[in-house]
Amino acid sequence: MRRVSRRRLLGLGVALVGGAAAGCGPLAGLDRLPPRAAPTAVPSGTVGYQDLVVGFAQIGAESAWRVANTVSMKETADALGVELKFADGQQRQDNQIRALRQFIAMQVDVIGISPVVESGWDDVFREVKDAGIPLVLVDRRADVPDDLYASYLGSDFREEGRNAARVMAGLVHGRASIVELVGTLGSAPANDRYAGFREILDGYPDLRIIASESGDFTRAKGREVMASVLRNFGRQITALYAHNDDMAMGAIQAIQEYGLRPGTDVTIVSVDGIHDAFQAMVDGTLNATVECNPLLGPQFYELALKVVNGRSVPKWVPSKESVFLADAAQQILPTRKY
Ligand code: GYE
Repeated sequence: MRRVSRRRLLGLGVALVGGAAAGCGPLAGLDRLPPRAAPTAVPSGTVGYQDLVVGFAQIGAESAWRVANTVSMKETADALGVELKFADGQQRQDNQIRALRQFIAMQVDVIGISPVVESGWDDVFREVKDAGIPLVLVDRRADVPDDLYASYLGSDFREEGRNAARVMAGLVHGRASIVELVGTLGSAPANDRYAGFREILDGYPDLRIIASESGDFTRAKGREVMASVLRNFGRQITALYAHNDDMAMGAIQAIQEYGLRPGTDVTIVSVDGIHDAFQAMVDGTLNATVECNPLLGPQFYELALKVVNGRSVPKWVPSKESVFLADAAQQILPTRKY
């Protein structure tokens, strides 16, 4: 049953092509996290963190959430002594597919991937499986048969959408004309935050979505799309639901430029819980953020090690999350890690 690490097979220190080594320099403005994780005791005869070679196909750097996620993955690898091959997909599925094929060629022990969109993964995931490499989905799910991945580590995006609607309903007392800024089209969080929000809205006849458009999870697109929606609907708009904080930050600027007061004339709820969102709540321009935790490094490597050692793991490992309202923002801001 024992599976020997590929790094051991290849001999330690063997040069595996490409891929940045773990632990790129600190990124300005982000609290350093996670703390040095103590390597868990490894029973003899099994693979330990120091033996593990991991390929991680990241989406890109589209948001503060993503940047914090990358830092967590790299710093945790460093702390544990895991050898990380990191690939930045620059938000493109074809880049991520290419990265997976490179990881197969490198014979890594385990692959992690955050799939930019849900569909179109069957073929390459099957190649990974045929190569005998276990695959863990990190942050985003893919729409593939269960046998093509070992586990999914990430959030309940549908529940985040429901929570956003619940908090919105309370803030606007059940009546609003809402603009929705959707995330990357076809991505798991955009699909689920869209659906979850509507589930709750069904119970509120006076909460109406008057416009729904993608801002691709970026600040620049959030601003651009909000400006164009404002040109069409102007003061009719009384609320904004953004699938992430970065788009909300961009939209806040567009609302101010239009001459309305974000947080007052337009009630705003978004998702992630980034530092800037807490600052915006302190400033009164954002009303609530639904937390989505990007600090997945420690849980990921723990899962990866178990999988490589042939131990059973749950098909879904959910991350813990809350909802934050503006009145608590001042107190909570200093404790935020991303
Ligand atoms: O909400 C957004 C990022 O997949 C949960 O991706 C993640 C989302 C996050 O770009 O900010």
